[in-house]
Amino acid sequence: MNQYTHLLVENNDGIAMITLNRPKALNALNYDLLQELNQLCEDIAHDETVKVVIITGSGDKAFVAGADIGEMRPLSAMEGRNWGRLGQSVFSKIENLPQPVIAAVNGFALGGGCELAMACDMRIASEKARFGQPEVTLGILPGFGGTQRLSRLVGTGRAKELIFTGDMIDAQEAYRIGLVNKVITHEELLSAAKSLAQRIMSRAETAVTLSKVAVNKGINMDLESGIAYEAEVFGLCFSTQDQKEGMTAFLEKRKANFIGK
Ligand code: DAK
Repeated sequence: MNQYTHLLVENNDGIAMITLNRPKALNALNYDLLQELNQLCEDIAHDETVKVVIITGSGDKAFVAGADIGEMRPLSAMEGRNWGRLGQSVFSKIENLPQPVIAAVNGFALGGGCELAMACDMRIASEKARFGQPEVTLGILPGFGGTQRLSRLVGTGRAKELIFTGDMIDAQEAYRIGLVNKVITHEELLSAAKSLAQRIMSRAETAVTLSKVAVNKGINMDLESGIAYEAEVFGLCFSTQDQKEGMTAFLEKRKANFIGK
């Protein structure tokens, strides 16, 4: 897992910690970093030793300050399209990883950085974090799913205000509008993310994985279709040993001993 130039990757006891590592450019997303992230997502998707993924940024200042503006500026239309397609493919791979993904937002999460955080399943923010979609200040609009995921998370009114103004908001405001799940002191951010990961890992693995699929698929369906889909994946849980163990443990008034099968 350590063949990367712009990523630091560790797998400790089932938690894959991915640190985007271009601190001098505030971890801005360049083509090489996106390609590495693309490859890493493919590896993680097939790695059964990884149970939860945490994504954070290196240094004290930024999660990701957006796509790399210096690299983007001279692109031709076709190059821009390919560049954007790579980014969109990476973000969709993150969103659809079988494992839950937590963004530990340790500073600026702007443009593509905010969009990356939104492609994760949950967002925990340091009190120093700042969020925004400043693309309109550069003559573009959010292109890594921001116009879609932000409005789904916080509603169209708030999403439009953030996107039309390009203004930044602090972590507390991001929490207030539902963009982040919780705000933690800067020092405790990673331990809080790990502790959330461990709580998830203590649950029945297939049930967690299928829950993610049901939420992700359902958000793009009408309610009736989503509920019908839920019934299908709900039924699948009954093919697992963990379902029998979870219910037996409840009836025997003991803690369940899940095996992930
Ligand atoms: N790209 C490249 N370098 C960046 C950068 C970025 N996004 N953000 C910061 N840096 C670099 C700075 O240039 C500076 O480099 P040096 O001058 O030291 O060499 C270094 O990081 C430190 O930044 P500052 O000196 O500016 O630090 P400050 O504390 O003063 O300010 C800041 C921090 C985050 C407020 C500021 O750096 C800033 O405003 N950064 C830009 C934020 C931004 O506009 N981000 C959005 C980028 S647009 C697409 C899909 C998606 C996208 C594009 C296309 N397609 C489908 C085609 C995505 C677009 C975006 O994300």
